[in-house]
Amino acid sequence: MQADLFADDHRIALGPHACVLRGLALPWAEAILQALADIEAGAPPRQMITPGGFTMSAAITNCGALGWTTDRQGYRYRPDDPQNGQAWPPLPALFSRLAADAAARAGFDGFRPDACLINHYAPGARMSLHQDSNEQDFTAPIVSVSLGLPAVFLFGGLRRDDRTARVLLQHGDIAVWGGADRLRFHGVLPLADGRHPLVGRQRINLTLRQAGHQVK
Ligand code: MD6
Ligand code: FE
Repeated sequence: MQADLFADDHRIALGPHACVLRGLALPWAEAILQALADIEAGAPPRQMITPGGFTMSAAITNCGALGWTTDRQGYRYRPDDPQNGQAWPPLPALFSRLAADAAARAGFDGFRPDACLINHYAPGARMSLHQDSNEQDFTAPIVSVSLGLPAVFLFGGLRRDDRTARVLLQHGDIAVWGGADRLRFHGVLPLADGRHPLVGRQRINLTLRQAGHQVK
């Protein structure tokens, strides 16, 4: 969040407009986990159903003005938690600051997220190849923060059957992608079992998005 010890050799390029910033979230990990405990007291993570009728293996919840949901009717962002009709918990300032900082380091100035999707992966949970395409405006990047157990991230191309690169996302890593890479297919291999000293037997991934129309 300032000119600091974070060196350029911690940046791994995944594409012309996509990279992993290794360990950028590490100094904030405990504060993020504390904020998550408050968020999840009001909006507990749950396994949602895809339009095709499958139960997602990751348990998800949201914070921010909009939250990503799926059910038999489809994928969409909504301002309320379908489980209780309440607004999603607010986006902590720490999350938006960290996301804006990561986006700027990746070349995207002025990122102002209005949605944060929170994924919890237990051992064996996975995310099949998908595109993030439910947002209104693809000019904004997506910022993804990984905490807890490491996971193999698959990063493909613009077509589902394009070959995929593999990159290990570890505790404290932040991935950013946008621009020409914004609609690339991606997914997560089944999580290997283990125990992270801070996060326990799971991986948590936060993806911060600008899901609605930007108000300037
Ligand atoms: C995950 N992430 O890392 C799942 N999507 O658990 C995503 O699906 C994702 O990390 C868009 C941008 C960044 C991501
Ligand atoms: Fe995604």
